[in-house]
This record gives sequence, C-alpha cells and structure tokens, in this order.
Amino acid sequence: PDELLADFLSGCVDFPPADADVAPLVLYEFGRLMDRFASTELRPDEAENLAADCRSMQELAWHRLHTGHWKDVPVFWRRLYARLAFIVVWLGQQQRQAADSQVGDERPARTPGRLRPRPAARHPLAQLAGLADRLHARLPAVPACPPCRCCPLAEATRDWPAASAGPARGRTVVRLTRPSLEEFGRLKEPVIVCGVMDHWPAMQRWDWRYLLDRWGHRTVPIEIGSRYTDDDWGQQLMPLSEFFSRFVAPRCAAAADSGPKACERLPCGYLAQHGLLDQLPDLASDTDVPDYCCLGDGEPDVNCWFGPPHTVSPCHQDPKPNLLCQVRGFKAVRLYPAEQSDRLYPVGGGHLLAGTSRIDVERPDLAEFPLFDGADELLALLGPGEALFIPAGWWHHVRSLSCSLSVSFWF
Ligand SMILES: O=C(O)CCC(=O)C(=O)O
Repeated sequence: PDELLADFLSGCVDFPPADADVAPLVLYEFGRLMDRFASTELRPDEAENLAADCRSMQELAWHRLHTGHWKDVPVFWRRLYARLAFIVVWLGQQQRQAADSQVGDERPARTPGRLRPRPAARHPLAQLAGLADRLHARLPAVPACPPCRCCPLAEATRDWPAASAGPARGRTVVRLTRPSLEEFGRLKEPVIVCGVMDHWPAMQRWDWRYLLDRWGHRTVPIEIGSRYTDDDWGQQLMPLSEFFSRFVAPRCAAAADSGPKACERLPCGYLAQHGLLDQLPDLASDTDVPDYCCLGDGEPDVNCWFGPPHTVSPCHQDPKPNLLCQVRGFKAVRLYPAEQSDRLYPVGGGHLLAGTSRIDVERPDLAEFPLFDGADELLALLGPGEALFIPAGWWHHVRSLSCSLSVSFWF
C-alpha cells in the first residue's frame, strides 16, 4: 500500500506547457507537503498545520480548475486537487481515530498522541471509499423517486423501434445462452450473450431508488448535451441525486407521457463511461466480471453508463473487445464491421474524436456519405440481463430506449 500511495500522490507531475509559469513552483511546494506527509509520525498540531497548508494549495488549484473552459484546464490541476483532498481527508480521519482511541483509554495520556499518516493494509482509495459510504449513511435521506414508467413501455415492443431509433436495414444479431469459453473465443462478430448476469445481485437490486438511497449524495461526472460530437456538449460534476432530478426523472416522465420526441426536446445528461464501480466498491460487489474477460490481457476496464431515455452514443469504435452488460432498461445498438471503416467516414486522425464516425447512422446523409449505403449493418435490441459482445474495432452506435443502467467490460 505504501507504494500505491506514493504512486497515487506523485501522479500529478506531468503538466502541459500552458502552466509552465506556475506549475513547477506549485509542484515544488507540493513536494514539500508530501515530505511532511510522508514523515513516519506526525503530532496532532503538525497534522493540523499540514492539513491547513494543503487546503491553501487546494484553493489555488480550485481557482485554476474554474478558470476558462473545462476542456482547456490542464489535467495537472485536477490531479493536484484530488491528491490534496486525499491528504486532507486522510489526516482528518487519522485525527478522529486518534481522538476516539484516547477517549476509550482509561489511563490519561501522558504524551500527546502521535498520528501515523500511512495507511494500514488496503489501497488508500478503497479505504476512503469505505469512509465515504459510512459518512453517506449519516446524511439526510434523498427524496424517494417515483417508480419508473418508461421501462415497461420499452419492454412492450421487442421489434426495432424505427420511430425513435431510425429505419434499419441490417440483420439482427444472434443470441447465445452461456456459450463455452472456446465457442466465445471463436466469435468473429457481435452476439448477445444471455445468462451471464443471472447471478448478479444487481439484477435484483439496481434501480434508481436503490442507487439514490445508498449513494444519492455522491459526486459523479455527467456528460451534458445530446451527443459528445455536438459543439455545445460538456461535462459537470454533481451529486447523483441532482443528476436524477435534473435529467433522468423529467426525461422518463416525458418519454412515458408524450413519447421519444418530447423526451429528446428536454436537456440530456448522461453518466457515461465512468469507473463508478471503483468509486463505489459496494456497488461493484453487486456485479461480477464475466468469465469471458479472461480471454483478454489483465484486468478489464469497467465503466458504468447510467442515463435517462434517449441518450445517444454516436457511432464510434474502441480498440478492445467489449461486453456491454444491460442491468436495467433497453438499448438499440447498430454495429458495423471494423474492416469497413472507410464506409464509416471516421473523423480525421490526431483529432480528439478520432475513432468516431462523421455519420448520423440513424438518419444518414447518403449524398454526403455514399459509401455508407454499402456498409453491413447489425442490429441489437439489448434488454435486462443481456450482454452484447462487441469485437475490438467494431463500430457501434447506442441509443437508450428507456432509462438505462449498463456496465461495460473492455477486455
Ligand atoms: O451504452 C452506451 O451509450 C455506449 C457504450 C459504449 O460505447 C461502449 O461500451 O463502448
């Protein structure tokens, strides 16, 4: 854990030249704070001074984080802010523990208690996650949310929903129930795998009520805007409960009462491609890494995709194979082979959006993108308990048809 902690704390050293004026100085000061933090024992007054100095530097980082457009803020400031926040919380936690153990001690302490800033056994971030869960339980309850009305509607139609997801010319992907590892390893194109999530506690537990009760006050990154390719798209940090009340509940109600068009007119927020299971270890224990992921190299990258009806992930490709596991709600996915990239008109190399198609595949402009007409299209209507296997490099476009909770495993 000491090595992990050192790695984590020092991981903010690469800063882009934009900040070359101030960053070296800040980094030097941060190094001095780290030296104080790393000293084997800290008296309570030393710990308090260190926490105050960290807070001052955090304030500087906070200002930098809120200067200009978020896309232009060097990642250095985010990393620095996170590390300082870690030290402050860690010191506070240690101080409380020391105070608690002194209260329990029958003999009066002769010398001031000494604080050990170093973590004991588990990864420091996992320890903090546990602490956050305990603190959350003491906060006021988040108002209960109404039962979802958009999911039953989406379930009612098992056909491709052309009205919302656009006309389709492709064939439907095959469904397989728990194929053997050998069979799975031989797959050359997308399939829907059934039966791999049946034992996940998430299948029984996960809905918005459960998420908000347990983690409603936790801060999550939300993508704001209809598509990440749009100019007005951005990201905001907010509590999960705010995400639900601003984006999920209104869009669910509009989808249920007035249909997809009305839903799409409302602002869209999407908790997309976020390592929420690392942030909330208890949530992770409701899931399981599918056995098929052992066919990849090392640990899979696990991301959550939680959102309202009619989120759209524009057509793009990823370098790793994927199992997109659907816990709640429905998604309409269009897929195109990796080797047909020239028919998908990718955004030019070197661009932030490289690996993303320029085509709106739901309503393609064939005059502008004529080759797309010849692309092989596969269609997947993904429902609860189903996992979509997307081989590496396959292009995919994803629209949620109801509010939706999915977990992806890139392996
Ligand atoms: O579910 C989504 O919106 C997109 C998922 C995706 O693109 C992925 O898992 O790679």
